[in-house]
Amino acid sequence: MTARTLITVAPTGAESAKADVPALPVTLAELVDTARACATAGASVIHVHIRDDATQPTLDLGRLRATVAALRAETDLVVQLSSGGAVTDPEADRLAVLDAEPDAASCTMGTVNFGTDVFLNRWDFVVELHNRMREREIVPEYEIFDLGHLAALHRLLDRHGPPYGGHVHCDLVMGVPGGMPGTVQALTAAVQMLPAGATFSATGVGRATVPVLLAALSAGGHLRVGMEDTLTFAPGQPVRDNAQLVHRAASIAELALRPAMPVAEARALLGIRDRRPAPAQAATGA
Ligand code: KMH
Ligand code: ZN
Repeated sequence: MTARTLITVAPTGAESAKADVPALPVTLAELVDTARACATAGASVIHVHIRDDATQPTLDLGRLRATVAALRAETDLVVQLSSGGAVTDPEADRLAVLDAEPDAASCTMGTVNFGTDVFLNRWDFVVELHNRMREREIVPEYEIFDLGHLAALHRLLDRHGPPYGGHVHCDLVMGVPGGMPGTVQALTAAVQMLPAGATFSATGVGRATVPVLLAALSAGGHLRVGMEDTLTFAPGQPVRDNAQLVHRAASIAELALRPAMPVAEARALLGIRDRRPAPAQAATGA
């Protein structure tokens, strides 16, 4: 068990509408402000989905590049782009996300029902994503929505080798309607199936947020929180902003005697290649 807790913030996602959730960061300026506040609150990784001028989800490469550059210039956070996008995004666009040269990217390990939609992740697509990330020295976070996705991860690593950086890090996404539930039992089963030496974070969608957070900490795991997954802070109380969720996660991690992990330690744990401009590297002694 690591002594500290890596906290990832997933501030936006592709599913909620700005009109319904005014606090959702959808412009680059809102995203950068959010990233700064979440870094101060204890996050070390940001999982990024972006929106277009009409606040709709987009995988536009120019915008992705500008987003990576801005987050790198304004924060120290590990910049992890979503390769999952929205359920409607074509595979070619999802692969092209890597052209924006993020530090890390998500890599979902199989298909899952996603409410009334289907989040499609064909085996050949997953292999292509994994291999391209390795070639480009981008660290994957393997997104696990169901136990079968862990069986697929074992197969992927056996057949195609370890990811760039050599360390396997998974994110258990729990409580999606169609995926594994956000329960202690499901989390325990998933943890038992992790590849040897792998680390994990967990995120519980909606009502599963706090139970999954507590279970993950107890099981020695790390945390992902944010408005991609959680819009209600407590019954009847909408989330104020992403930093509120990060602050709660960091406070509970502190109570559990596994305080939030500094960014430099998260970079080392995940095996991130440092793409920050030289002054930023010097400032953190990297
Ligand atoms: N928006 C979901 C369809 C990821 O970012 O890689 C996929 C998702 C997973 O959020
Ligand atoms: Zn996502």
